[in-house]
Amino acid sequence: MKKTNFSNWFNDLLVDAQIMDVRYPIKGLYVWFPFGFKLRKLTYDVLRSLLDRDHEEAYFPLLIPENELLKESEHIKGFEEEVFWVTRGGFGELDIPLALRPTSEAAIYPIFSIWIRSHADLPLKIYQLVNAFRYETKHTRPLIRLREITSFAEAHTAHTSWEDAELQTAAAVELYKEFYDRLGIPYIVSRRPTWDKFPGADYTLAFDTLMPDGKSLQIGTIHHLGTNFAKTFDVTYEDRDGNQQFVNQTCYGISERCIAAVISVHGDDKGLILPPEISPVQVAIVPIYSKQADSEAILKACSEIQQELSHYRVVIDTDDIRPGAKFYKWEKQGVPIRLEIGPRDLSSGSVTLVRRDTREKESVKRTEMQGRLAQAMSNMLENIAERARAFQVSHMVDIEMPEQAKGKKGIFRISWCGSESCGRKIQELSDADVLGETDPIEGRCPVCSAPTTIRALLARPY
Ligand code: A5A
Ligand code: ZN
Repeated sequence: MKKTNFSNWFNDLLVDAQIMDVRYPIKGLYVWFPFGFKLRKLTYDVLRSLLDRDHEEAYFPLLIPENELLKESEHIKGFEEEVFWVTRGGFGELDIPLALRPTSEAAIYPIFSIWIRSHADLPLKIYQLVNAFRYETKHTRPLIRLREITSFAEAHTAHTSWEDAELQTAAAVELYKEFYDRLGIPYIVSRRPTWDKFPGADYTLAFDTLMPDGKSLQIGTIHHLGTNFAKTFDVTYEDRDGNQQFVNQTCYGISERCIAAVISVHGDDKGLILPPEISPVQVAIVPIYSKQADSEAILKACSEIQQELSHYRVVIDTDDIRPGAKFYKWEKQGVPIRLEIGPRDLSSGSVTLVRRDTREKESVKRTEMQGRLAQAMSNMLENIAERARAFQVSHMVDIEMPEQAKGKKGIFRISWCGSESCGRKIQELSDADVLGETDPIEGRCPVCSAPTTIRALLARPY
């Protein structure tokens, strides 16, 4: 059950709902089932459409030469333990070892250095949707902690000034908010503590969501890179006065953790509950007949309804199994609306409409079906988003002493002077991590008693 054993619930559901096959023989690598892959496509279509407003999609190679990856010293210090290396081609050793991208700064910025000549080339905003490899040593989990991240949407931007790059990080926050709002996933945005920012960044902003077991999941990050990478990779432009200047950069990324969040946050003990926009099947029509004599008329009605609903993704389930088994299957896969049509529905000119989120069942006249269905669809996202938000809010607790978070589930807010030593002490006493700085408030640091307006967000992250 989701409440009592979230981890088992999640693993079972991935297989039962045909999202991921976990039997691939390499640790941290998994297979997308066709159904899961459709869900992935529809989810990333949303993200793509948001990015496409003012970014251009590009593609950079998977392999990064060792000398490029090692150039940015902080960056490589942060990643070196996580890099997979290709060292051989056929029978021969390669002259230069090649890294599988753990992220693509070192692949992209040497080319930015060629592309960017003058201020007229800026801002430059690109993204790519690719796989990335990280030799994770923490416990790997499908969709959550992967060694092959299959769905890494990474954006990289370059600007004339630090302030413009800062504005871009704010724009990226808005973009990610819009994305997660469309999925009905609640989030908290915070500024990562200095000891936990992206290696090589000036600062990192992160989106976290609360998982059903009370742990937090980081579902997106936005980094202000300042001129750190520009200096390393010599990314310069000629300003209006003819002087060479370093660009200021940002990058931000989301992985298939967004899908882990949708599954975990919305799902229940019956299975997935999917926002209609990203559900591979939006309406499942189930014909119900016991006598063969009824079947022809009922199947005909099903086809007519499918025609009427052709602007949705509709299937008619004509498999030769009991209706109960069909209901079970479509509930498992989170299909927003089920329409049942039996002899009684047929003779009264109606259908039985069942909503996945509320599991409410109602008889609807065929003439009113379009309207009722559209209404249910549009209400569903709001309903599951609100439910998720209420759960998160009910697990957000303001505390004064770090010990109050110990052994408790949820996300905590606590005043903090902002220093690394007090931050680490708070982590130790609460047995939780400082996710970042959240909305300011007047208070005192529980460790050093200094007055402060800074507040830390504490949780146990995945
Ligand atoms: N170049 C920047 C965008 C970058 O790589 N940032 S990041 O390291 O923070 O990764 C971006 C997002 O990918 C993270 O916020 C997290 O949601 C996700 N992510 C990171 N490592 C992951 C892993 N091993 N498996 C799944 N998702 C991961
Ligand atoms: Zn302090």
